Amino acid sequence: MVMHAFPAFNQFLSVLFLFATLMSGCSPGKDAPVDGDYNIAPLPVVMDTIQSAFLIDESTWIQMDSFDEATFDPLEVFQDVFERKSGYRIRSTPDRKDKQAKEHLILVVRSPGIIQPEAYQLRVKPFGVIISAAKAEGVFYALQTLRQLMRLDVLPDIEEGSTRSWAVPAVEMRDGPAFPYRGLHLDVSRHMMPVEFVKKYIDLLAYYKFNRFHWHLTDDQGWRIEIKQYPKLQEIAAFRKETRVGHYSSYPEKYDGQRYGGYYTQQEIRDIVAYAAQRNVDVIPEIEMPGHALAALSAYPELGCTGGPYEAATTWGVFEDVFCPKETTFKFLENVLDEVIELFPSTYIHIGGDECPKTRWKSCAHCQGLIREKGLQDEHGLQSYFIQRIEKYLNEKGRQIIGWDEILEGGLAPNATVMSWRGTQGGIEAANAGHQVIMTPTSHCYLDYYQADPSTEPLAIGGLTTLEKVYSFQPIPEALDNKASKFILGGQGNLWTEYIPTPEQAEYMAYPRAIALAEALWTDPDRQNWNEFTVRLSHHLELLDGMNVNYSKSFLKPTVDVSAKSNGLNLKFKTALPRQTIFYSRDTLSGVWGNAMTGESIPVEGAGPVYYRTEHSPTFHVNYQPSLSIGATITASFSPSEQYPGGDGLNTLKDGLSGNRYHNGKDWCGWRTDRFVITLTWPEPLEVDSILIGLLNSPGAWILLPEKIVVEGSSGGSDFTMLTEWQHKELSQGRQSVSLDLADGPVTRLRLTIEPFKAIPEGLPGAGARPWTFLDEIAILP
Ligand code: TNX
Repeated sequence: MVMHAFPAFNQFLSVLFLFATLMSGCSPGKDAPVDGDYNIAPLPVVMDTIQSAFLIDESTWIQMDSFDEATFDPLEVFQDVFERKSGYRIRSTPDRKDKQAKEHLILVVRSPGIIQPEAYQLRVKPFGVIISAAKAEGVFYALQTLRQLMRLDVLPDIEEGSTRSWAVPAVEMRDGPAFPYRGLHLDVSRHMMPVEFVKKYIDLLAYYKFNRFHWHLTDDQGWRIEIKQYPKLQEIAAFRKETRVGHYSSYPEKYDGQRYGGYYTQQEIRDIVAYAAQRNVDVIPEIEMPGHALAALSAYPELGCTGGPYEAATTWGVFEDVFCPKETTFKFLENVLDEVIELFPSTYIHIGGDECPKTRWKSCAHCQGLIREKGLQDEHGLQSYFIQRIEKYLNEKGRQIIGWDEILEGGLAPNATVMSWRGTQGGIEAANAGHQVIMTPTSHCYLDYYQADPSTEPLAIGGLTTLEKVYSFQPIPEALDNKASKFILGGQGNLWTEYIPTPEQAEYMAYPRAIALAEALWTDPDRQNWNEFTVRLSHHLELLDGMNVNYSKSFLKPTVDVSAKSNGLNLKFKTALPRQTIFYSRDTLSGVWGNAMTGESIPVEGAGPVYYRTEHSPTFHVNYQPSLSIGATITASFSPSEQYPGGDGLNTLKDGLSGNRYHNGKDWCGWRTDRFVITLTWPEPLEVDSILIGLLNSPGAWILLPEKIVVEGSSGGSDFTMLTEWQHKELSQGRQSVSLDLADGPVTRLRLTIEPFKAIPEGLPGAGARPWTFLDEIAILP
């Protein structure tokens, strides 16, 4: 598989583990050990380590008080894993007076004094283990912590006939979550995941103390939940004709020609929900409405505004055909939800609500009539009416809705919980209005985004959400006062699967970022510490290996911050782990490499690439093209768009650095305007020989090369003379460098007039719309 493309990393990891083990407290020494030494993630609230250990072997008993109202047995998961790893099951008794259980005891005490239901105390002493909690949930988490403390999962399952005993390091801790809602999401519409994988996903989630599994079951590309009253959802909506190959902005579009699909039977769903419940995980189903409904419409075209025919989507994005707010549609959705409620005991039902284009509703007589009849403002009002009607239906059945932040448009349903994904603004607005909020901003919580430099990673949707970025996630935005903050229930990581076709790839994208998120949601912000986390993390990678998780090692790739000077570059290398040396070189053939430490400022002079790597990482490079532009000031008749402003505004165009293929990278500036003019001005007149203009050609993303570029020069005053001109021609896709000769002669100013096409030509994606123009560099050569 592509995911483990760097075998040297494995070697590196073993070195790392050795290092981390030596550094930390498997056997705490005289120096006061720090909390991190016990490598628990998420980090517990209070932890005191003691130098001794408790032995768990075949003579060990568990005595657990009864937790009467408990909906699950908190021992079971621990017992099962323990048995697989040890070759025997720990005996248990509810009876405090049980004679056999006197020695060698794991005591589970019911302590109503512990306020939070998920909180616990865990004490490991030489003579036994004492767990105290008010609820079964707390006991469950104490046992997950114990499991990590024992490093139960590092070793493979035991062979038949043998047994293992375990030395558990002594410790005293008090622990409980910072937020009550700690979620992970999985999209199974774009790519369906096997039941066994869904269970493994839930296993890991619970291991890291997440308590919500948001299951995205329906979308344009496939309906994945069996609904008995609507058999065509299984026969038709669960399948798509074929699937887009490559990135959806690539052009021309390619498809694999293979029918794809499937669904979970109600039996499988019940099984998964019960499996999750054993792990204190609530499964929240999502049934998307009114948008992202194309698969459902393909089976029941009468639920759309135009009547169809429709087909489940074969590519990604947002589609105009959505549920039409007719009585038949509401009846359909209510019937569907009736079955959903039967399957999922969760109080919350997610009804989607995101990305619903209003195109069809605008030209639909029924919709327009309904807007008038109900006295609604517009189509946003109609969306709000839609959601409120569904909310009322579900509230009457004792359930609460969650919707993506678009449900704010046109007015929020009275009891809705908002899931804020387009940044935190929607969440802030909802919290201020007294609604509950779950924070899941793309910036920190989108696990489908790249986790390292895209040119070194398997294909993903875009963006960049590094492990460190995820770790820095704070669900409560600063903009909220204390009162409004109370409405933030917590946060969630989202795993959309457009570019995640397999369980292996899902694990690669989710881990280890999910561990960072777990800590952001569980551990008090005062105790979060990135450097210390990375040391603990190295132990968790071992645990993940033991659990056969195909996690990513991308966070170990070194990164570099570059700033350009007139004669070269200033580089600052960075590694995720502290105290790692970075090697850099101008010429790898020469074998000469310099050393640098994280954060050290390294000047390099002259043109050409700079290569860099750590001891066991692959080699990366930055490319530098020094030019006269660096000494110029730059202005433009229109600023680049807010969406694509460049890492350093217009200066991005004269920093000597070119962008890679991803237009949302910081090396690109993007415009979506009519003709615009860029002017470079120097303090002194200078001789110019040629100009190199870096442009992006990506028709699939509506980014075209301009129709015309005119370059003019001035040697002072306001007069410009024409120097050269470039006319549009067909070039291949990706970054293109246009090189033009400039007539010699000193100039103090150069002016580029860039003329984009007024509209995207017929035959290209987005035909008729205004195209984008992307520039990454304007290099003037002497
Ligand atoms: C936006 S997040 C979507 C999903 C996509 C995702 C890709 C949200 C509510 N809608 O339909 O899969 O972006 O990152």
